[in-house]
Amino acid sequence: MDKLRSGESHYEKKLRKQRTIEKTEQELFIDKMMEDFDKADLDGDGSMDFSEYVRKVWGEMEGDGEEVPISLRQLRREFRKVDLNNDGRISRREFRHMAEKCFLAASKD
Ligand SMILES: [Ca+2]
Ligand SMILES: [Ca+2]
Repeated sequence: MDKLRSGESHYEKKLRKQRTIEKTEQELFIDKMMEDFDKADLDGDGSMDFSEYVRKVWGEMEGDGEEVPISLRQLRREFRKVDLNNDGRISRREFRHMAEKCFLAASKD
């Protein structure tokens, strides 16, 4: 009996997994953003501090090194916008929230 039940739940789990493979565009976008977040979280503490944020944004821009495309001051402003609780670091939840907003803004037109 127990075996059967666990077999069933296993099957259900499999079904659920299959269902999550078909993700919406928004989910895919956010997954991608969260991957970027994890890459940017260099010390792996689950949040992005300002120096990690700067490295991420500058790394994405890949300037030729002669001019920095965004000033530190601008970055600080952007960082504060994402850091909703103002603790000086961007948590996964804050980042996700920003990613959702980004997606909605981009898909408006
Ligand atoms: Ca970190
Ligand atoms: Ca925060």
